[in-house]
Amino acid sequence: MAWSPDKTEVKSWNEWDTLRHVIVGRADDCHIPPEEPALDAKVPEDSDMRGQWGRRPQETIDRANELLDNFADQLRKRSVRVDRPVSIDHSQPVATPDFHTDSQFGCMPPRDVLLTVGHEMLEATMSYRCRWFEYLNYRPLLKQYWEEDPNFRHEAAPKPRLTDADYNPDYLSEKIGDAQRLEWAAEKFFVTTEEEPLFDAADVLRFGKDLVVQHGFTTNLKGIEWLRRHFPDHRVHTVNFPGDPYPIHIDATFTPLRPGLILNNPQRRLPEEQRGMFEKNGWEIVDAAQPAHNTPPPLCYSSTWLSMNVLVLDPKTVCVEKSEVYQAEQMDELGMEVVEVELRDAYAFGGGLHCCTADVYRDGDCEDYFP
Ligand code: ABU
Repeated sequence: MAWSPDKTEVKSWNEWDTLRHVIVGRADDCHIPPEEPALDAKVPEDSDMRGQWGRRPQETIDRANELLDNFADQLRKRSVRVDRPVSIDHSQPVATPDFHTDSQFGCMPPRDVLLTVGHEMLEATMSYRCRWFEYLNYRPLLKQYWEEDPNFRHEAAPKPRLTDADYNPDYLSEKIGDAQRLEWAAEKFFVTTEEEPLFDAADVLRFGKDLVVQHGFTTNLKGIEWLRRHFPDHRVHTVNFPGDPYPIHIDATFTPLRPGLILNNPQRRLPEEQRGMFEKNGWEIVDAAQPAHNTPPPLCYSSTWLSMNVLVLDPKTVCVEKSEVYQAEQMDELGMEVVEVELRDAYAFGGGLHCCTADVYRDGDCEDYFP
């Protein structure tokens, strides 16, 4: 049955079919959280964020919200239904019997927390202590979907304990250096241990029957095994990108645009031995264009490769950040219509156009692209 804006239905099997309904995050009350092991391992060693924490300045929150609101309006004008989270008070500490941290993070990147697979939305375990309760920002929406769509499956992965045993102490040093980090990444030695299953939803890409999951700082092998057991009708593939000294979230590294075509970060190429399923099925993996910026904006966790963190609206149309002119040019050459979206001043709140959204409904069914 065709999608109707008057009826809530959760369904999305991949990253590219026509988008009808989406969640766009908010910058409300976003905090730079205090130091903690997994977060510190991700903050670049030369970053302006090191050593400071607290609520982000109000003028930056207002500016990010202005951009996110505009993005939501742009999507609505293209007939996409847009929902927004309800921010909790992120100044509250997170305390469990196992750990305490003095503040939370925010609700700008729903993609990190919510994984939509078919009729299911799964709350990820998360691996940062400050993000333990982040799912609460989305609970009013998930409650609504559950009440309005009888086929919707609201699932939550087991909450992790996040004791010190979850983190490799070698990563706690202030100065590690990129050479050492790259050596560790090649050995698949990451900040998170195999103490218990951990995953962030943004480490997962959906290709119909196949889920491709990045093993790195925010997702461990037990997390991937948990996903495999949770989705028994899917094939779950583990990938890693040894060129990335700070490997979190796959969506500034490997970006499917449509069946048969994936952009890959040229500094984080998928190793040859992991390309088999794509090559055998005629998929092309092309190097993404260079970012337009040499540095991320102030107080930003992410790399300049948010340039390729795009939101595909349908197999011929893609949202690209307005200042990312090289990425837009490449999309044009690849035959995609580009929708320019201004978002750079919101990057610091947790990412780009893919990060700041979570799918609720895309057309299409669960296809097998890698028979
Ligand atoms: N959340 C995506 C960030 C990835 C990166 O910093 O490149």
